[in-house]
Amino acid sequence: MQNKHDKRTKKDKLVKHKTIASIVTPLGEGGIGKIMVSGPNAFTIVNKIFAGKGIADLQNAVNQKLYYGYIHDKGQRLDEVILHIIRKEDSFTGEDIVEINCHGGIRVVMRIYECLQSSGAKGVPWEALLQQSFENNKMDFVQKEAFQTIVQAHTKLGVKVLLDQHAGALSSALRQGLEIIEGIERAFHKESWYHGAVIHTDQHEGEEKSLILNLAREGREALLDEQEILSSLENHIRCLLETASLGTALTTPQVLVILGKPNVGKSTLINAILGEERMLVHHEPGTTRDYVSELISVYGVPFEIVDTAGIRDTEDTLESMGIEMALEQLQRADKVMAVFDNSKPFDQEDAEILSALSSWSMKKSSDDLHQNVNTYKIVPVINKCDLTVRLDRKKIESAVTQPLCSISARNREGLEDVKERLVGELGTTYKPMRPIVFTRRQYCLLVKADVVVKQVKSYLSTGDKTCMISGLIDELKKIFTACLEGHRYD
Ligand SMILES: Nc1nc2c(ncn2[C@@H]2O[C@H](COP(=O)(O)OP(=O)(O)OP(=O)(O)O)[C@@H](O)[C@H]2O)c(=O)[nH]1
Ligand SMILES: [Mg+2]
Repeated sequence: MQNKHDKRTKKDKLVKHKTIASIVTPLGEGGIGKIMVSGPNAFTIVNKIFAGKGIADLQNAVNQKLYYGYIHDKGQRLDEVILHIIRKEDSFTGEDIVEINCHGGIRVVMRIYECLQSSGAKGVPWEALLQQSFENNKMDFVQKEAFQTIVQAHTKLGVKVLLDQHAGALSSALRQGLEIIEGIERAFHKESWYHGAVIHTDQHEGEEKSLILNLAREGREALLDEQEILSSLENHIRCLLETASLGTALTTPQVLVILGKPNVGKSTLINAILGEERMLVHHEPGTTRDYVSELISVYGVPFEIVDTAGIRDTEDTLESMGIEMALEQLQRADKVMAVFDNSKPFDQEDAEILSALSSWSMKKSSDDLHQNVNTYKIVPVINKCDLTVRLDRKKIESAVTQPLCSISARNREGLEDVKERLVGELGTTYKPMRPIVFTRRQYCLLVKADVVVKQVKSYLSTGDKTCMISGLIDELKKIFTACLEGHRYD
């Protein structure tokens, strides 16, 4: 958990912390419950309520050792516990820690937690431990964000990627960015200085003049350096931005809505993807009456997959309510699988699906692109390809931009292609310790940095507004530091 990263950007001031107590296991029935006490008075506070076997005073406890005993309140035993002592030099918060492992369940844990508070600890949510760690320079803001997000990870890939970011993969890439910016700054100052010298060339004669000409040449080299370093920064930012669609897809499941007229095999397709017969499938059209949603993992990327009622004109009140709900679900979709039946001719109902999709994509594309890390997408699926073709595919092909996927949901054929289409562009083959942008905050800051770099590049190449460059380089530094340290940047 510990990380001895470069603390250059962090203030050196020592934060005097309160001693805090936090329940770090979920409150509910379970084998054990754990409360962490962290801060300068952790040992003194726990001493007041702990009667240990073979230890009278926790101040004398050995670092990284376990101690058995009882927690008591006003002479009454509350629970049998095992304490884990971690002294501040080894703890992830940078403070002395006592971990109290007690019996699980809400009552026991809450009683001990209350006791700790009456003995002087401040009761806090578990995230406050991370804040303490951050303030004590044990992790930077990005590492803290990674830690906070791991608990919400839905897939193994998500955990793997976030653990690497917690270990500092993205932080090192951001620090590398800062180093490049410092290089640009040095090159820029060198160039301005030479440029200043060149201006006075006419006032010099003989040797002095040749010295100045040399300086002028070096000045031009510095300018070339600058352009080169700027391009490498631009490239560095672009590579990081490209990882954001995978990073954010791993931390926030995208909504995948399955749309199609009744009986095309939507529920069968979802069951095939889920790999189990969970949803109701029937040969009569109109089986799915409202919508059903499930969390699925497609090659390690989580999706909330939503099965909807088939869309058609109907007199049935219940069914038309379901159709209304399907269209409502479409509004919150990030991705849509539009399903068509290979064994039936293209009809009015299919045309209505295409028209609903066209309004949906129009609305999606008008959303600010920078606001959406992951772009919307329609995957057109032709199901029941095991049956004789009666569908006019051209009608669908002309209305959608993506190529059609041919499948047989019943026979589980063609599913790999469908899944590949959903995550293909994310690049799910992950190399260990690869820096991945995984929050919108990081993404938006890097988008801003990209805009500033492009501005500097254009001012440099046109020789326009060069007086602004130094200020813009400062902006770049601020953006990267804000990303690493969590400062506000507007
Ligand atoms: N031959 C064949 N039949 C399929 C295939 N996929 C689904 N079916 C059949 O088509 C019928 C309808 O399937 P569902 O999955 O309930 O269709 P749906 O689109 O969810 O229907 P609604 O919920 O009524 O809108 C069932 O009898 C399925 O067994 C396929 O790939 N090939
Ligand atoms: Mg259905």
